[in-house]
Amino acid sequence: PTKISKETLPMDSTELRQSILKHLEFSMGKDLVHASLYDMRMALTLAVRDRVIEPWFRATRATYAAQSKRVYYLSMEFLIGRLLEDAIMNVGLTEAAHEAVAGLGFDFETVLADEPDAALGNGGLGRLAACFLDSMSTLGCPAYGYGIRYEHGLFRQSFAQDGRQVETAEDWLRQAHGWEFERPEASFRIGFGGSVAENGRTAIWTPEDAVLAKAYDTPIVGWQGKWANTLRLWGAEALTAFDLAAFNKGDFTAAAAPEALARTISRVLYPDDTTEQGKELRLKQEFFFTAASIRDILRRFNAEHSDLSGLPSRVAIQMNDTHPAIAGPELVRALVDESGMEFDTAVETARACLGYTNHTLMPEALERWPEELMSRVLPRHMQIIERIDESHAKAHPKRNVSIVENGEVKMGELSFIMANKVNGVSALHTELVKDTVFAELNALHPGRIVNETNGVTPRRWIKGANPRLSSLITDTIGAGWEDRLERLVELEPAIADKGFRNQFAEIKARNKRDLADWIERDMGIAVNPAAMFDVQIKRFHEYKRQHLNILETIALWQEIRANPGAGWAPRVKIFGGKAAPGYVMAKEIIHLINNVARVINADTTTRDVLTVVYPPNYNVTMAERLIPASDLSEQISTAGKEASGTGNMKFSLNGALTIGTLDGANVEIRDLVGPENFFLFGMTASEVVECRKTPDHAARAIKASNRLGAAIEMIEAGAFSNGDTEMYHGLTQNLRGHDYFTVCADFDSYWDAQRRVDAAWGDQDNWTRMAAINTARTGWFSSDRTIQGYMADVWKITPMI
Ligand code: 26Y
Repeated sequence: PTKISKETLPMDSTELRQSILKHLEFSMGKDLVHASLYDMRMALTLAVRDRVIEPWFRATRATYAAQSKRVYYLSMEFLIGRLLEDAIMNVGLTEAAHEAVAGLGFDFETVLADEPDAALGNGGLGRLAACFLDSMSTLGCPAYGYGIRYEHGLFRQSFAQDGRQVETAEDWLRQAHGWEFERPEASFRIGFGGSVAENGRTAIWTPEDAVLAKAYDTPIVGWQGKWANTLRLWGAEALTAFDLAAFNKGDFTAAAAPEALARTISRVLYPDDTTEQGKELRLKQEFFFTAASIRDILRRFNAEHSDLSGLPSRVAIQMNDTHPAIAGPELVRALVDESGMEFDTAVETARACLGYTNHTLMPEALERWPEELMSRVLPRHMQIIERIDESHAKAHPKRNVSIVENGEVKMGELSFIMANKVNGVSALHTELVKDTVFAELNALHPGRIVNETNGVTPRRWIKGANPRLSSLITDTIGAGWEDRLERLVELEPAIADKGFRNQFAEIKARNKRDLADWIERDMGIAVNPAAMFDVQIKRFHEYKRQHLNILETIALWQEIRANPGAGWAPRVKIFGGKAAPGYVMAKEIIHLINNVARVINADTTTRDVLTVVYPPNYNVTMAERLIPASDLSEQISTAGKEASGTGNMKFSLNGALTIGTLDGANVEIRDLVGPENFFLFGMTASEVVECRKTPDHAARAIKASNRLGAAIEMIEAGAFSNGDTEMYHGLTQNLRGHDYFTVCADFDSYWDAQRRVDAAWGDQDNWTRMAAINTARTGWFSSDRTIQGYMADVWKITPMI
């Protein structure tokens, strides 16, 4: 029998209480009588952090002792949300912490809610990176997450200006970040600009400017505290913090200038996730964190090994989209210029270390940098990129693609050529990657593209977010499903049992009552908790088609008014999400939704059956509140545009039914739950492509659909803009004209699917049965399964536990 060390025994609440009091006194400098909510939250955080140290050290030592290969997950974004509840849960302290905190006179939930939501990401890509960190630690995969310690995460959203999105700076680091350890010894000088002196085979790059990248480490503990990895975020600082001469002359602004300039690099997360802006600062951010990470990786390797040809057997670097694509050239530069490796060998060595995950096919989101900018900011890297391009051309004389084209550096092509594996994030997306953006490169490098369908961590998204459902699962199939999520299939026999279905329905009902209370408290809107909660939460994009949803809402409202006695299924339409500050059309859609909500919610004749709510500032914490209380999950993107989606998985797992297109991972969700438990509508990806060949496809669809025509006309007549007929001109003209995202062509199909939803809602017990089947059959979407796929197919790493 394995001996359980004292450290891994569950700590009881008395011991935890002692630890909290110790931190209150010695870390916060307070006694209990004077402790604020913040003091208590920090003391609890530090007490829990103490418990993570042992598995963290143990994991580090074990990896070192085994000389194991490590994964380095490079990502511009980590959308973590709150950490405290998750960490408490993972180390098995939930009850003890609850008891200890209550015993000290504080409300546990209030203490947890005091933690700021770390929004170091925009949406899906950043949240995926956070789920991956959890799974890599749960599986005992030795790994580091590398990113940027943004001072300001994603902006805060309000609707202060008559329902228009207003952005304000987010400020999560105003308070001390209780989880992190500052590592001044892990600092690197990162240069920009300057000149290159060729020196035979190698070159000497003399940068013009430089900043210091300083490491900040957060331990990420896995399920049951068996393993912990490190999230290492880089903060930018000036090499010389202060210009004393200027200060002494009384010019305080000039004195602080070097520090201010350097710090801009890690100051703020770019909030644009579709339109590549080509901003110099973003390029500098990308190089800053990538170069610091590569240097850290090489330093760790060199401390253990002497022969760089062995790098690929110890190092797997994953590029989360093209944002860290400079990793390839930077690694080649280090191997050639700093270690004297032969160029082609260096390229081979780097390639054997690198993997690239593609998250989008949308041309406007595929990064391209002007050659001029790249040459100015990273002159040596530009030379290396050109040489990589040349040698690729030489190896494939008949190729038609190149990395540098029309004065631009195409980061997707660079990433593909420098990676040994390229992956898409759902089955459909991977096939489209092969057939469209990378068709040529796929033909030159068959087998390089693989699929790794996304997943989500069940610890945060079921266990933490939906404790009631988690208890029912444990009561039904026994403990241990949290890291064996495929075991959810064991629920299926119980679904035939009426008692189980009643419990399942009761849990959903209670979650909905909690949400209704919150909506009432927070927004002052009373919603009927017995109504269907119909939820669309995600970033605002035309391809995600929130406007399809709101058009259907308008049409439904009209239909209800025309036939008030028709026994409508009562609905609460819930929206959540932010738009990129410069994305005019997305912001117009947000504004329209708020105005439609205002008008519909004021209609006393439809009040009992239709309400629209749009709480501002959607974030990870809000998702944790909304998803367990949802009945219907809106996954209605234009087919071929949503690479995967991950919210869709969270909804299914929590027992919501999906209305959706055949797009991204919806396809795999439908395959798993069965077509009879999924409300499918709309054109397929290839039908969309066909449809666009008819130039007036939108006009035809509007002509064929009275409901759609009437809904658009209502908007145009000013029904939601106090009679202003111009307010939504941009939106309605786009729908009538170009309608690239085929909202009009899919409208009737969507309407019909919604009426099938209504009909299904009429049989509540059968709805519950379908919802429970969704939970039982979607365990495959655990990010543990995804990470096992990466470990086997891409990283070639075996788990340490
Ligand atoms: C370069 C800049 C314009 C940019 C910044 C952020 C481009 C893209 C992004 C973020 C993309 C993103 O979040 N993509 C989403 O990735 C998820 C995880 O794979 C997918 O589920 C989702 O379909 C995809 O839109």
